[in-house]
Amino acid sequence: MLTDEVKIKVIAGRGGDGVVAFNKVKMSLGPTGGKGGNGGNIYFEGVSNLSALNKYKHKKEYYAENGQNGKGDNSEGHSGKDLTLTVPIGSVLRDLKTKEEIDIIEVGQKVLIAKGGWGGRGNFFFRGPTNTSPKEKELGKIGEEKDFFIELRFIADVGLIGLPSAGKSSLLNELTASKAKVGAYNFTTLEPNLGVMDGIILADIPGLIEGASQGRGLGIKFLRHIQRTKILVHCLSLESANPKKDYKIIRKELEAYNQDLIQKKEIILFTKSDMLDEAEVEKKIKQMKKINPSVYAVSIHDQERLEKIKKEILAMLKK
Ligand SMILES: Nc1nc2c(ncn2[C@@H]2O[C@H](COP(=O)(O)OP(=O)(O)O)[C@@H](O)[C@H]2O)c(=O)[nH]1
Ligand SMILES: [Mg+2]
Repeated sequence: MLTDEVKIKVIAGRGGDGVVAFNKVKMSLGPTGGKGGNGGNIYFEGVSNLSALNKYKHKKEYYAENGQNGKGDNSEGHSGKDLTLTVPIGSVLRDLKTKEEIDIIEVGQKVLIAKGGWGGRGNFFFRGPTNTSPKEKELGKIGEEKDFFIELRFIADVGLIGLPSAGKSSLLNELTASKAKVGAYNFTTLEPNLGVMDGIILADIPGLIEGASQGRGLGIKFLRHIQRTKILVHCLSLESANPKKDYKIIRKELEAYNQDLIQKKEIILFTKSDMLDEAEVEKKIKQMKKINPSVYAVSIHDQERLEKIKKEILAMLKK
C-alpha cells in the first residue's frame, strides 16, 4: 500500500572542533591549529516515484555526516557529507515546530531543510601581536535538528470523484492508459489511481462515501488528494435511483473536509449512459443543469461521448 504520510526526524551534521596546535619547527614557532569542517546539510528533493515515502516507514531518523576536527598546519577538517532525502512530487513538508510548510512540486526541486553546524576555529585564528601562542579554540556547532510531517497530495489536474461504482475507474481507464481495477460491487478501491490524458493528469479518487470526511471508510485518506486538483469531474451513475442525492452526499463530504473543495470548477458527468434510453438521459441532464450548467453523459461503450467529455475537460482546464 502506498505510504502517503510519515513523520521523520532529521539531524544535520555537527561541525568539527577547531584544534590547538603549534609549529614544531624552531625557526617559525606559532599557532597552527586549523578549523573544524562544517557539518553536512540535509535536503529534501522531489522525485516522480509516488512510492518514495515508503522507505520512511521503517527508518525514522536521518543524520548527515559530522565535520572532522581541524588539524595542525592550519588545515581545515573535512566537511561532513550532505544527505539528500527524496520525496515524491506533491509532498507537503511540515516542520512540526514552526508549522512552516514547504511544497515539493517539481522533480529535481531541492530544498535545504536542516543546516549543518559550523566548524569551530582553531588557535591559528586567535593569534595576534599580544597573543603569539593562543590556547583558544572553538568547538563545532551542532547541526539543526527538525521533525517533519510529510504528506503526499497528488498533483493531479483533474479529480474523478463520485460514490463507489459510479464508474470512475472505468472512465480513467478509457480516458488514459491507466489500468485501474474495475469492480461490479461497491467495493472500495484501496489506492487512488493516476492516468495521463493529453499531458494532463487525472486522478481516480476512491472511497468517497457518506461520512468519509469524519473518517468512515478510507475516503478521508484520499480527500487530501483532491485539494490540488483544478477541476472535479463528479461521476453520477445513471443506474442510480437518485443521482441528485448521490451528488449531494459527495458534495457534503467535500465541504465538511475543506470548504475550498466545493469552490472548484466542476463537471457533472452521468456515467453508464448505455443503460438508459436517450430520452431518459436527456431528462436527467436537464434536471441536473439546475445545479450546474456543465452536465454531460458518457458511457465507456460510446466513443463519441468519451471524445466529447475529453474535449470538455481540456477546454475547462484552459479557461
Ligand atoms: N454499462 C456500463 N457499465 C459501466 C460503465 N462504466 C462502468 N461500468 C461498470 O460499473 C461498475 C463499477 O465501475 P468502476 O469503474 O469500478 O466504478 P468506481 O467504483 O467508481 O471506480 C463496473 O462493473 C463497471 O464495469 C458504463 O459506461 N456502462
Ligand atoms: Mg474504482
